Amino acid sequence: MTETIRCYIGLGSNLNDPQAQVREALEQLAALADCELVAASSLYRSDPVGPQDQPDFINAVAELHTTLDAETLLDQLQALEQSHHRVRERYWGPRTLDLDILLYGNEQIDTERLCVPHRFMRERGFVLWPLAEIAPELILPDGTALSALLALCPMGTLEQIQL
Ligand code: A4P
Ligand code: MG
Repeated sequence: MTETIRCYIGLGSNLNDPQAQVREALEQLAALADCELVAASSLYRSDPVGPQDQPDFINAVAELHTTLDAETLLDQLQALEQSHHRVRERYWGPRTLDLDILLYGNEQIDTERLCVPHRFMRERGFVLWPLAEIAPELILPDGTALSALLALCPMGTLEQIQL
């Protein structure tokens, strides 16, 4: 029997109605074959990390249970990004939809295509705070508690969007 893996996916957008982009992406994640959307955080707004001459971001984190291997999951996420007409213009630049695999079970992956846990997740408030909303007790594959990372990561400009 194929093993089901608990994954966390980071969603981000800062172009073309970012809230709608993220909400639609959550619905599309829920509809992916061999995946079950188990939880989704609220949406959060924050100033851009990196280049400042771009709009605010909307971010969220989703918990997905899947039988797909990590590379196939990445293929599916990249196809979703493409369906949102994502054009890669510059590193850390504006985007209609960015989908990152934050965690894939307890695995540590370092290949040409994939670095998991995501290489910047430990220091990014727009990842850690939404993640804590749906997985407050989470422990990273190297044994670090999410709560320990949060203690070092002020919310800054991050604000939860109230519905
Ligand atoms: N890749 C490697 N590991 C992964 C992974 N764990 N998940 C590779 C997904 N992809 C992974 O990705 C480039 C390549 O990374 C992919 O082809 C894949 O093989 P990309 O999405 O085209 O590049 P990117 O998004 O420009 O780079 P990156 O490093 O993903 O950027 P980030 O880290 O997503 O940063 N500020 C706020 N407030 N909120 C944001 O969401 N996002 C960014 C982009 C900058 N500032 C931001 C935000
Ligand atoms: Mg990305």
